[in-house]
Amino acid sequence: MEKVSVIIPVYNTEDYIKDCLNSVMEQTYTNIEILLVNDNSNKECTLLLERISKQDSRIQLFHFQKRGGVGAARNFGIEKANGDFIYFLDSDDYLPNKTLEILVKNIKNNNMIHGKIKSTYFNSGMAIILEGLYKIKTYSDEKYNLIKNNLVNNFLFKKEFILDNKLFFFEDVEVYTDLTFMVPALINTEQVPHIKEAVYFKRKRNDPITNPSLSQMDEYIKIKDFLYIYSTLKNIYNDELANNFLDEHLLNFYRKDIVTYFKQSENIDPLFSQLVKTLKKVDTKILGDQDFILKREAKKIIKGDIDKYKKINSRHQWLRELKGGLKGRRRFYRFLYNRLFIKLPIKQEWVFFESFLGKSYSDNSKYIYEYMINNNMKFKYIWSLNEKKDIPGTPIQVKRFSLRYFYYLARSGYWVSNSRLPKYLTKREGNIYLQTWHGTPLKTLVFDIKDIYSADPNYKKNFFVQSRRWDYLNSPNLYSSEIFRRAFKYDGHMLEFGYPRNDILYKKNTKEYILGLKKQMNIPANKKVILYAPTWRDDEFYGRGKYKFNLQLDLEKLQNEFEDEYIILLRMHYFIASQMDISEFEGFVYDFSDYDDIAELYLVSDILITDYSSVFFDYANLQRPILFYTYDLKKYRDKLRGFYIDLEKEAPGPLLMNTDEVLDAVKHIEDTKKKYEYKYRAFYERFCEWDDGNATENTVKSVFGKE
Ligand code: C2G
Repeated sequence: MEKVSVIIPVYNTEDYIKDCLNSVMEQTYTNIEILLVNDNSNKECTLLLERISKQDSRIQLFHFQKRGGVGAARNFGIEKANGDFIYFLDSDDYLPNKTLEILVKNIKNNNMIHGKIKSTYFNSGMAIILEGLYKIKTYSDEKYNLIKNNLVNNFLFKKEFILDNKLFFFEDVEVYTDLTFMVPALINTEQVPHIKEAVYFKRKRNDPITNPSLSQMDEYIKIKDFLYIYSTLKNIYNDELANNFLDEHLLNFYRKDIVTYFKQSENIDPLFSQLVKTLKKVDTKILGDQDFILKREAKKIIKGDIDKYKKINSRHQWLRELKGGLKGRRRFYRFLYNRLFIKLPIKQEWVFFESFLGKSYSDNSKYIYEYMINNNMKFKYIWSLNEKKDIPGTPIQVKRFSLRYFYYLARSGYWVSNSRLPKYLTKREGNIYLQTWHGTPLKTLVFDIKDIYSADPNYKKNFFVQSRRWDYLNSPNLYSSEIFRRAFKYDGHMLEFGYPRNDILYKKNTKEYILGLKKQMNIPANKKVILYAPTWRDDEFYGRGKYKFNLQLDLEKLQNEFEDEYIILLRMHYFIASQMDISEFEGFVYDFSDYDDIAELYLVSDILITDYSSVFFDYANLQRPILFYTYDLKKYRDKLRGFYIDLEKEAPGPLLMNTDEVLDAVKHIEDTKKKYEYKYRAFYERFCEWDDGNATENTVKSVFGKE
């Protein structure tokens, strides 16, 4: 049995290295040695490596005293390797257990063999391997397609081949060093078999802001390194396939990365001169085959005329955007927003409101707006709503993502929203953006979240860009202020007055008002009300922004027990797209998922049942009983999100795991209340301290002045 040397460079991947190593130790192909090269990682990671390397005698651990980079670490690994084969694995990636076996079995008399790379966001990747049905595709003329992704990963090499051809990684680049190894490797080999059953899981890292992976490095470094590598590799071998690959690869890189970078960057001069030298090396025939826009730009670059280049590039940019804009209505509006509307004079007296992505007239935005109209402030108001609504003050209503939406957003002097606005809507100078946010966090937020299980993989990156635009942020309590600063990386103005949306819980908590609300809601006034308002689950969705909810409350049981005394209001989170069929519980269960303002539902209810939703922080202002129906607590807390507070210790009510427990807690609600009295008080003091009915007034005065 021949030996495989698995070379793993490690740099600060303490969150992932265990998964990675386990996946190697569990390989069905057992004759392996694992060369762990610690590239001067932090202490935590180094200590972890020392600990786990003792688990298996096949692991050898080496430490660099100075950071050498991934290229240096791999070269070092090759030097130390005793195996017949070499395999490069990155320390945040991992393998299904058969990968090495399949590669070794099928390499035969080839110099190298390649398997499939699959990207995943978290470690639950599964590879389905059908024994004996391997389909091998052999690449010869198209062999460079195998490195279009710039990766050396999931190639198994014969070590002899590496030594004979003196293959090595450049050590003076931070990114794309794989190309410096792979291009000469492919030049020296006729053909490469590819077998898709040999899978390699490449982890897509979700936090490019705090902890970037190599591919998420600063664009400037990426471009600099790419141009350098291209220039060094081009033409040193008289190999047509390799040279063509390098040319095509450079031009694609120009289109994708360089153009975008030049568009955003103030000073392109240092890279431009490097680009001039580089583009001169591109084969004229290949250049001639490119589209008209690229050809014109390349001409100016080759001439070294930076001013002319900038001019035509910005014109082309316009054309590119228009081309994109013609692909659909919304994209055309976006084009108009950025290229036209935003250039019209700003209207300082226009205030643009939105709440929960235009789904409702509610939350902090609603109360801020109503305060402003009730105090006759001299502004013109615009509301973004998906459906036209009958709302006080007759503001201009625009449908979210309609042409008017983009027009009014672009010109408004103020934006008020309780959640994010799309990333592509650049904020103009002079605009003031009040982000009210929408809840005290229980579930960890943005940069405090380790893995992202939700439907939007670019969550953190987008969030960072979007939140840089906030000028003011409402905070409901000191606890939230501290979290928001860290988890949003926010260092702007914090409005620490409590939540505008909770003022109503102090100002309108009267019998008459509640009776009026019940009438208006068309629910019986002679019965007590239980509000069930759960949150959404990150891992249960139909598609982007469309989440599922499986009702786990046995409504029939509750009906049998409580029909005479209570009614139930069901209130799904605004992300939930599932429709509830509650027709058989008519008169007992009411669906209030589409009701605009949950604060009014709080007022009419006698008991709240929730789970991990921030609704309980707000409801606590009423000091009425709260029950937690947390049937999936373990999974939700430990796998999906993680919590900021220990619910089991601090929740102001019992955690219930099935309908019977819920039933029992409601039945003995007075006992439940008594039992939690002390915890409730402590909770109230900590989280409701600032709410006193004046948060809206204080917010408006801080942001819009006194008038
Ligand atoms: N909400 C609602 N109905 C529900 C759940 C929530 O109307 N069934 C509203 C409440 O105003 C709540 C807000 O949406 O405060 C946020 O809901 P969460 O369930 O807490 O979830 P999420 O939208 O993920 O926000 O810092 C807060 C967090 O970001 C949570």
